[in-house]
Amino acid sequence: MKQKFSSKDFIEMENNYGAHNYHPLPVVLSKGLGAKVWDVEGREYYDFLSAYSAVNQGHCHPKIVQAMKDQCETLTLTSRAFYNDCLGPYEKFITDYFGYDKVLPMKSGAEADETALKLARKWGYLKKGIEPNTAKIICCNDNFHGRTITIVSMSSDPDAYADYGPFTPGFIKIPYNDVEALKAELEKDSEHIAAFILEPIQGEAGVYVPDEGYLAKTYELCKQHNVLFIADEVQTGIARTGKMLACDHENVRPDILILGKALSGGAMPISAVLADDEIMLCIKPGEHGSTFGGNPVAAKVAVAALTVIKEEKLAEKAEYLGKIFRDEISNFKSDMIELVRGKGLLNAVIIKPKDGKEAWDVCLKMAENGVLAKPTHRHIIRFAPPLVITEEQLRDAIERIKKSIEFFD
Ligand code: IF1
Repeated sequence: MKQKFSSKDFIEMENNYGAHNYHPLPVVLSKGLGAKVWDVEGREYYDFLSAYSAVNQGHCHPKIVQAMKDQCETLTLTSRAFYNDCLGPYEKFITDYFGYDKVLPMKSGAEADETALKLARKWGYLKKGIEPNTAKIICCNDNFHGRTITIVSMSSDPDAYADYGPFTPGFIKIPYNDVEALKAELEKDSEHIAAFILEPIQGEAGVYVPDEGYLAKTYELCKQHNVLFIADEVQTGIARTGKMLACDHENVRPDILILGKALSGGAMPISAVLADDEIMLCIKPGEHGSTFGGNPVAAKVAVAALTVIKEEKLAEKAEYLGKIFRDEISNFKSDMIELVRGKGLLNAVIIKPKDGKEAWDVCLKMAENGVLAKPTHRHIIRFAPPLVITEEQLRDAIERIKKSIEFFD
């Protein structure tokens, strides 16, 4: 008889044998389908984190799973030492889908961000004529672009960079959502600046939505100064904010587009960097790569994942359901709710601590009431369900969220 472990047993095992680089909510999941997940004891939850917007298409989407199964039984990995019959069709599909000349396939979001930074520097030297090894890249305070040492060299969050020095040089930090700050840096020394990298909405910072026009104005400034505009849409992209890309809300076409997470619908790590030839062809054979980048399974899974987004009109759904979420929560009177903000189904609620209770306690109560979400930066709860959630499910989850917050009122 197969021994049945309890949630407690699994938590203990992770604690005893796993690195302590996370502090998860005490919930042990064992099944997921659509907008729902189930724990080891069979309790059902609405997933309002979606693995940080990787599961936009819903857990275990049948079309994505089938694509993965079929390719896994055929050819999983060739490396890029040889061609294969999946990568070219995927590259054509995704470049048509987003309207770029070329794609460079990687695996994690951080890898794609690193690739974008390398591309920008290459372009800076080979095309802009920046003096060798002097290229600068402007980034934003409170950013999150991944966890490599070069990426945390851009971070303003001690939790992300403390004791990981020495850091990669060549980054200029400016305040987010501050057009004048970018203008000042560009006017100071644009000849050494290769690019400006930003999240169209800052996810980890707590779903910080910039002012209307911020993307368009900063893009325009970059154009004026021959500086590349790099959009990290790892979290905001692929329908999450109610448009295919968050940049689409302002009709901005990034020079370098970074995608990840929902590019696979949560089935496996898939990321991508898209750009036109003038930029992408700065990297020559042998100058960048990765063993699993663009592997046959990833190629098939990404085509399925992107197809589902359009077939099920998930961007339109996110737009419509997101409005319901923000209206319902902002009209709900509670001492603990400071504000709700977001776009599409990427939203966050700022929690005012009350009688020693804060966002973490609200999340524990929500878990008891069948909704999973997790705080970021202590007082902010991000709410990002799979985009396949139905209106009925969303309204049911909203009632459970209200009930959980009312418990503390
Ligand atoms: C963690 C949150 C953090 C990202 C953006 C690149 C990456 C991410 C805009 C890197 C990854 C994940 C990482 C995960 C928690 C989550 C996250 F913002 F989504 F909440 F950390 F800030 N660009 N975000 O959001 O992609 O290498 O992870 O595939 O590291 O704790 P990755």
